[in-house]
Amino acid sequence: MSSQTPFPAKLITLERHIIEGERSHPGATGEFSGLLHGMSLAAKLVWREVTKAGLVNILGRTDRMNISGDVIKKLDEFADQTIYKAMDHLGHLCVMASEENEDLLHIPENYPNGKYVLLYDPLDGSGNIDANVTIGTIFSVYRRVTASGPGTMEDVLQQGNQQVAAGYVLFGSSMMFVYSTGHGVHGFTLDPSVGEFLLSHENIQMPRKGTIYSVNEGNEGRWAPAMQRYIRYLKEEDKETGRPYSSRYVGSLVADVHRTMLYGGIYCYPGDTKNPNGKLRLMYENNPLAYLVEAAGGASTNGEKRTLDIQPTSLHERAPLFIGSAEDMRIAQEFLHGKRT
Ligand code: AHM
Ligand code: MG
Repeated sequence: MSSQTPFPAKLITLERHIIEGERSHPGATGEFSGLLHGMSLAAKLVWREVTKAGLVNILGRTDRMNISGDVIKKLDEFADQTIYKAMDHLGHLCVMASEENEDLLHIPENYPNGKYVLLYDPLDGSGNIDANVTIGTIFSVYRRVTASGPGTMEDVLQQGNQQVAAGYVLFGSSMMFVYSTGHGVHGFTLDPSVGEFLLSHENIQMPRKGTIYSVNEGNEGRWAPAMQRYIRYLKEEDKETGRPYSSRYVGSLVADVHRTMLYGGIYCYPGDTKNPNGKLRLMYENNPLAYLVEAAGGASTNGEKRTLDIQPTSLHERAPLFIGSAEDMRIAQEFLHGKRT
């Protein structure tokens, strides 16, 4: 018999990767497999709708109703509810919270409460949908801190360093699922012909330093002088340090951070005179991305302290975000702390 396996050596599905990851941890209960599988199913359902986004009018739908009389949901509402419904009955979660909902999302009474907490941004960058620009879903998993029953605010308001898994899904020219359970960051690309995510980016390691910066420079006039000086520094000519850096800004955080992970460099959403804490949400955006970037060898702060060490005090609080390659983050901190001018 041939020693060849029926599959190409590289064909590793997301499911297989998760199961093998769990097997390497004695005592694992398989709950993570269920949880991440639920997220990947939700992602595929959202992708199906995202790919139809431009066809809404052609298919005879109006703004409010589809042809069967159902109210058409905005894509971000659809994504929000699809993720909730894909996860509410699995028995792994005790509570969820999403960027789209003011309050906690409780598990329906007829389903069991589990030991994990799920936080998510259902459709990050949704302002980009109509221009066919990459958008995505970001998620974050914590272990509950209360003993049993329905999850509470205490279970949700944990520091990012307590995350046990995080990930994002990119709806771009292809669809990707990127996740970490603390042991490396792994990326999977959907093969639409079989409907499976296949391992395409194993153990992503960020370059120690890049030559790209990513920031909404339209806000420059509102930044603190230290922030203005840092960006000016990146634009100065200096061959040795690879300056001037290139500027890239998609305006979908998930896409900007994904590029930063692969190519290196820095992404900033600082506070400014109008929005002292910037725009991004600590629990749904900054923390999961900081967890992933750190697992890939990068770093993240709010300008003062490590993102993952910020104690959240409310569900939707915002925090400035600086995230990227270790060396770029070191230099940014020097400017922000006034050690360089
Ligand atoms: P959202 O689309 O989930 O509300 O997230 C906010 C988005 C981020 O994806 C993106 O990085 C940022 O807003 C862009 O903001 P701005 O237009 O101020 O640059
Ligand atoms: Mg967002």
